[in-house]
Amino acid sequence: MQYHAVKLLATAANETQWPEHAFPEVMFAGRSNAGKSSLINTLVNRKNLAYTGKTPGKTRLLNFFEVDEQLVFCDSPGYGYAVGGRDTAETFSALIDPYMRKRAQLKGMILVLDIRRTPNEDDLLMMEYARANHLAVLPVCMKADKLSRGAGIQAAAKIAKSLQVPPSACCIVSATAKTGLDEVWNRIEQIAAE
Ligand SMILES: Nc1nc2c(ncn2[C@@H]2O[C@H](COP(=O)(O)OP(=O)(O)O)[C@@H](O)[C@H]2O)c(=O)[nH]1
Ligand SMILES: [Mg+2]
Repeated sequence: MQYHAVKLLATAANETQWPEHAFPEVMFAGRSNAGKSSLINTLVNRKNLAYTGKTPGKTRLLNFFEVDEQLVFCDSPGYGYAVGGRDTAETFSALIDPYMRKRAQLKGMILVLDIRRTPNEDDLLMMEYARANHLAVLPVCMKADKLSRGAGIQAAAKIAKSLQVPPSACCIVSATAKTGLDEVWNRIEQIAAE
């Protein structure tokens, strides 16, 4: 596993707190508990950089991490957390929507999904919204270690179908087993270079 230099650039509750920098940015979005923070931590080989929540849906902030002095990851709050329906909608309109519409250096969205779950309406809306804002989308199916290899490939193909992308568009990842990460890095580098 390669070493990555990472630092927390900013934690933003609103637009005025977005950090200034000259790097391409990639955001991580997904339902609460899908594995966003775990994916970020695993990609940069850190245990607790991005907060893996015991209280999903509690962090209503954007967290910006500078990686290897060449790109920035933005961890966004999970959406669609059952008890927080209204809260989720407010977070979207106050925090995520302006960020996706206005952030000039934002190149793409990593859509983080639990490989065992069919994408829901919120996932499909995020996908559409990213496309509407001209962002590249990389679906990443997390928790692949919970399924056999064959079942994982099948589950990812079903997810791809529901997202209306070819099966090859989806990455299959386990943060626990640290598998699938090289492919995610390759795609992130492509997105950042676009
Ligand atoms: N087995 C397994 N568990 C995972 C994986 N990724 C995340 N998790 C677990 O799923 C839960 C939610 O992960 P987290 O990264 O906090 O999700 P977030 O809410 O999307 O940021 C945590 O208990 C993680 O340890 C994975 O690839 N495999
Ligand atoms: Mg998280």
